[in-house]
Amino acid sequence: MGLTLTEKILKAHVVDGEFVKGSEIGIRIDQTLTQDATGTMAYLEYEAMGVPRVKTERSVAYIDHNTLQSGFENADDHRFIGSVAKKHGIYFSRPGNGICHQVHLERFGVPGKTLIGSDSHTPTGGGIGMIAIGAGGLDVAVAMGGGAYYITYPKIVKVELKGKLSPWVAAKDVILEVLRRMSVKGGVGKVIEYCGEGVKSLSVPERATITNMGAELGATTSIFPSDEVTLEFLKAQERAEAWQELKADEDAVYDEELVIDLSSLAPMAACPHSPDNIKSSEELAGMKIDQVCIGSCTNSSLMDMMKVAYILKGKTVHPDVSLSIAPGSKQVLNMLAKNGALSDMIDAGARILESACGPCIGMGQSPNSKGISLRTFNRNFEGRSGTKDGQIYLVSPETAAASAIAGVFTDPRTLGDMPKFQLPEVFEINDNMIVPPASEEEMDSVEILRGPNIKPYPETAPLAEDIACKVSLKVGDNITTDHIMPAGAKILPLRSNIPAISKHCFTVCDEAFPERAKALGKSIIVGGANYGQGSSREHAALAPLYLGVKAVVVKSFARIHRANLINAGILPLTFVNEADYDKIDQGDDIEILGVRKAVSEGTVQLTLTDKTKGLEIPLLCELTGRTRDIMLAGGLLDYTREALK
Ligand code: MIC
Ligand code: SF4
Repeated sequence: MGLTLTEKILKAHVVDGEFVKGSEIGIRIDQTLTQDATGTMAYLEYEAMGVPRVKTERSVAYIDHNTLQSGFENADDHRFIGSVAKKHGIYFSRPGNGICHQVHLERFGVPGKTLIGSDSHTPTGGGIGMIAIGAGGLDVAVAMGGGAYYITYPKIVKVELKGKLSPWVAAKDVILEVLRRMSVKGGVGKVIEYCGEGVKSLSVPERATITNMGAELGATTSIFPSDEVTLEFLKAQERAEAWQELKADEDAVYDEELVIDLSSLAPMAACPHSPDNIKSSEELAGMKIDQVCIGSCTNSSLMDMMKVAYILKGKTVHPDVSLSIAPGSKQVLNMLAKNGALSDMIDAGARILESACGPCIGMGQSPNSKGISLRTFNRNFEGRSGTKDGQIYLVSPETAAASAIAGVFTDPRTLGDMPKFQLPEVFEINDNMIVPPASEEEMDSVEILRGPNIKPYPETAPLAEDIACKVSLKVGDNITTDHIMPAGAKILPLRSNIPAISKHCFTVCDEAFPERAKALGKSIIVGGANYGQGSSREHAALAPLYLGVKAVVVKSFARIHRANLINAGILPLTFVNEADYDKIDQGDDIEILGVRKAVSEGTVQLTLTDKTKGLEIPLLCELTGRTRDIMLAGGLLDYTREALK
């Protein structure tokens, strides 16, 4: 029986576990990446493990999220990460060099390698044929130390692409179509593998747009084959030696199949407040807009920017619209500057931002009250833009630029003929903003620079015998990590200070939660389906840990967040009967007896006694051998420390 591309790469990297569907496997990690908002914590954890030099082939620390430095905190964190990188064998991409995923694709991605990153959009690397997975910072720290990364052997979905995109229809519309069909829960436990003749018509950056936003499906990752198009891209980045051909076997067997005829697609948008809330451009055409933001790791490649510049050339941004553009990397920005496209954007009235995440993570450019904002980004969760009632629509750069001129939602196909946009034969190569680590001889003398905002990892304790406490919070379905641990310009600077950041935990849902949880000392949270979707930020587990949350009981979990809870020593439990969710309320007194015994013996079923209601509710505690040990130890840090002893 033939193998899928995913299986081929996983098989070449598996170091632990049985290579059978549904079981947990440990894979060797070739490359890691971190960004600054998750990086400080990841490096504090790495330091706590005591491994002098990273054991990966390539580890890179990027600064791209917290670049709005309105106090000392962010700049201190940047210095800290820079110094840790230098000391421990990690490349350091300085602020201004670009968004981690865009730069990694350009300068470091290698077909057939494994990459984990402390950012949920790490699957961008799937565009170049990598198995690239988003993970919690602690998992990345362990991988840097040479440890395996554990995933459930995924289901593999074949997405066969047929035909070719029509003019002005974009890669963004392809992934929006996949989201329309599969929903934000549809990818959980799955890898999305693209194939078919339509693949050839998509450049590497276009493929990366699709794999990037595959994160919004909840998928483990997404991947494209490595072919001639991949080789052309790598040649243009002067990295042809990194190329190898990679594709699935003809007779590979998939768990699910989807066929998309690229030529039948039309521009569309994800409407507020979910990336799978898709409407066609026909339904939205003519809607008045207030803001357009172009950029983010989904759509900030040179080609995206060239199309935008072409649409803007000789025009003026509509008087009622604010247009901001953040090219994805220094390479992109510099090439736009040299070929004149930047001038076309500036002439049209675009507000040019630095090459960073910027508005995508609420770092500035929040829309006006109730403002309608078209963005080329990947997430439109409520409040993420920084304006609680902001209405965010996710669209392609083509749709964004055409709408910015018209002042209303505009189908870019109304622009007439589309010229042929082609990737350059050679990109502008200048890695002077990527600082290599100190040599083995010099590393010991590198001093770590720690600012006062950097506080240690919260205290953990081995898993208790019983859990007896109150329900401190009850929330509904599709709770995102932006609800649990909001980001934005005010809160992000606190990413290396758990006591301070936990004051904002869940405040989007309930202002009083942090105080209440702290006062209770110990509590559990109850939630609905797909709990913890979105970002990989482990702060969404570390803040609850600090606030005394012992277990989270939900209908179902999103993958990375569930792993982060386990890593933090918080027990992830699910209802046996989803209807029981309705029976338990915030404030109820509960008891789950024999938790430690059950976890150590591998008992799957536990009983929650709701003492307030006089009810018994059956729960599932589905942990594998390794995750059971992690839970018993009080989290991955304690477990790893033990293992290294
Ligand atoms: C995001 O897009 O939500 C982020 C900010 O990049 C996060 C990481 C973070 O919260 O720091 C992610 O996607 O993992
Ligand atoms: Fe940055 Fe936004 Fe991409 Fe997250 S999704 S890495 S915040 S650009």
